[in-house]
Amino acid sequence: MKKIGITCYPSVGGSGVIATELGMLLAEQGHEIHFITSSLPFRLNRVIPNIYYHEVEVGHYPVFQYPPYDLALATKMAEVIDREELDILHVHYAMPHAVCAILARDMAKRDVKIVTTLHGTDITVLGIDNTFKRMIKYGIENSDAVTAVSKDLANQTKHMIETDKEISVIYNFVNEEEYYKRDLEEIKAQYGIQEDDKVIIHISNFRKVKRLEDTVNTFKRIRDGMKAKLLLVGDGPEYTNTFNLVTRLGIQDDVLFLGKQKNISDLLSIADLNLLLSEKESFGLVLLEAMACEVACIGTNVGGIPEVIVHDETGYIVELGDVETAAYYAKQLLTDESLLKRFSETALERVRNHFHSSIILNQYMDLYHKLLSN
Ligand code: GMT
Repeated sequence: MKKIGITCYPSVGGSGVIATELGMLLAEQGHEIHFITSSLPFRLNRVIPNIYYHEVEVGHYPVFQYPPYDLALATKMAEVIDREELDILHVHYAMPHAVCAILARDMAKRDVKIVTTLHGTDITVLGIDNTFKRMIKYGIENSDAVTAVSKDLANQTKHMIETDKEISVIYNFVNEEEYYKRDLEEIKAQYGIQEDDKVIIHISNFRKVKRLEDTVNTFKRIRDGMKAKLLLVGDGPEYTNTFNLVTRLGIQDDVLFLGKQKNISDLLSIADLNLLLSEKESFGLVLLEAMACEVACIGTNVGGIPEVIVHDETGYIVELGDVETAAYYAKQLLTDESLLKRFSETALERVRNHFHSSIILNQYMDLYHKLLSN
């Protein structure tokens, strides 16, 4: 049994999901898990006896212009490392978590091993602003082990921060007990979707990088040739622009804005096709969630997306911004039932063979084991 600390952004987002699900899987294997986060991770929704949660609290003193969250986190990490006798501290994101972990290791009395998993935003930030380059490089190079969620992210990181540090690729996974296709035709009726409507879905945090406009423009072209509905799930900065575009195109009767939703697998169960046409995406966890629910996907030739979707087998890859080709492939799939069935079956098979939680869990456990036996 090992004692493992985990730090992530606990709010909704793929990295928080992966960190929490990994913690729960490790706990099921008998390890003791200590989440050190600013709030309870949202997926930590049941009581598991060997999982503990340590909240990082930041006092608001008038002398600080900005509340020193990162320092409070490092202090809490050091406290937990010593008191709970952690063997591993696994942090998600170099900025600021790896840097806080390094500071905590320096403050603590124990020789804890730091594992940093990169999810992409560190590198997105660097692409926009170089201010943090040295800090991200420092966080990565001083971790005992670094993993990235796709080959593309590992290569990009090495290139952008100019480091020879070994970065192992450990892909993301889904909780198979939650993500599977259910027979939920009645939900369609509740949303006013008719039996012969094709259902296209997009799920994201509506950030600019998700290119909602490309999803809407692709849908417009699909819908011009068949009866179809677009489910837009999520909320974020691009919500209003997307809403306005849908109205301008006159397709508001066929686009359902569902906002943030909890039961994503229920919605995926009524979908025929998932669109993720992002301009940046280190992995695209939502693709795996869709594929686990037997939904074929169309994604852009960006970041880790082509490592998840196999072009012409589990979905299609299109160039960024090429809504014509995306619509062409979508129509090809949605008008050929046997092709759609084959794609959805192959998608599920791919999740099981390459991204199964047991495979990924073993890769993380091997990494921990290697570190601790050095
Ligand atoms: O995509 C986001 O805006 C959220 C972000 C996160 O922190 O969860 O997602 C990143 O990590 C996910 C889990 O590894 C990946 O599936 C997403 O592709 C990645 N997002 C980007 O690279 C933009």
